[in-house]
Amino acid sequence: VIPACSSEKATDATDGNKTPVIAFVQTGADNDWRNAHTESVKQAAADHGYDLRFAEGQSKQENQLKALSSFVNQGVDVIVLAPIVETGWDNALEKAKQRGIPVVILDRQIKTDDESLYVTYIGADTYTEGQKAAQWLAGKTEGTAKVVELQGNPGASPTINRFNGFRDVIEDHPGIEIIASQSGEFRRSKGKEVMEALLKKHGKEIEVVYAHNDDMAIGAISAIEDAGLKPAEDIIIVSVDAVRAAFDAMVAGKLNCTVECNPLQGPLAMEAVAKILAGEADSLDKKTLIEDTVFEMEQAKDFIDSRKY
Ligand code: GZL
Repeated sequence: VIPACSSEKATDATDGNKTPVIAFVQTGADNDWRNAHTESVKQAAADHGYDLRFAEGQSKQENQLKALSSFVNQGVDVIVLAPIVETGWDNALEKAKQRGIPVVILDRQIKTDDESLYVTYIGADTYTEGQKAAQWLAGKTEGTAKVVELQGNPGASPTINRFNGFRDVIEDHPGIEIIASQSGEFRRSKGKEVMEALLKKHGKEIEVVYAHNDDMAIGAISAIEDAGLKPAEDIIIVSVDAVRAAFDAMVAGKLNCTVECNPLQGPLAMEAVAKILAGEADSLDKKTLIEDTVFEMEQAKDFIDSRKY
C-alpha cells in the first residue's frame, strides 16, 4: 500500500520522436468524486506530455465498451480503463491485447479469468474502507445499532467490497443490525429518494445510515432534515470518499464520519503508463492499493482547508 500521490518525477515523453497517445475510458461524470478523478488523470497525462484521448461512459458499460473498441481501432499506445462494473470486459480487452495495446485498470476492479488482459490495477482499498466504516461505528455505538445501508452501483467493485467489508466487521458485533439495504447508485438525488422511502417504512427505528459514498450520504441528510430529524444526532451517518462536500457537512455538524477514498490517482496511473512505454511493464505490481484515512466530525475543521478534492 503506498501514498496516493507519489512524488516520483514525471517522465517527459517529448524526448522520444512521437508523443504517446493514451486513451482514458472513464465511468461517467455523475459526482464530485468522479470529476476529481477525471481531472487528476488529465492533469497527470499533461504533466507527462502525453496526448490524452478521453471518453466517459455516462455511467453505462455499453458506452465504455464502444469507447474501448474505438480506441483499439485508433491504435492508441496505452489504454487506461475505470470499469463501471466488474464483469463483461474480456472480449473488449482481448481485442486490445490482439492489437498489442497494454491496458491499465484504474479505480474500480474487473473480474476476469485471464489476468494477461491487463498490465496492472491501481485503486483504493474499498474492502478496507467498508471495514473501517464498521469499526468506527462499533466504537461510536458501543456495538449496538440499527443500520440502513445505501449501496453504490450494483456490480461495481466498490459496492461489493464496501458491502462485504462492513459486514465482515459487524459479524463480531451482533448488536449492530442492518435492517435495510438499497442502491442509491452513488448519486445524491437517488440517495435522498431511497432515504425518504426508508424513513417512511422504518421511521424512528433507524439509528444509523451507512452510505457507500458521500454523495448519497448528503442526499440522505437532506431527507432526514425534511423528516424533521437532526442528521448526525437523531441518526448517525457514516460514509466513504471524504470529498469536500462531506467536510462541509461534518463542519456543519450533519455528518459523523467519512472514510477517505482518494480519487487523485492520476500520477500513479501515468507513472505506470511511463513504465509500460519504457518497456518496463514487468516491473509493475499486478495490484497497487492506495491507503485511506478515517475523518470524524470533530476533526473536520482542522482538515477542511487542506483537502484537495
Ligand atoms: C471508488 C469509486 C466510487 C466512489 C464513488 O473507488 O469508484 O465511484 O466511491 C464514485 O463516489 O461514484
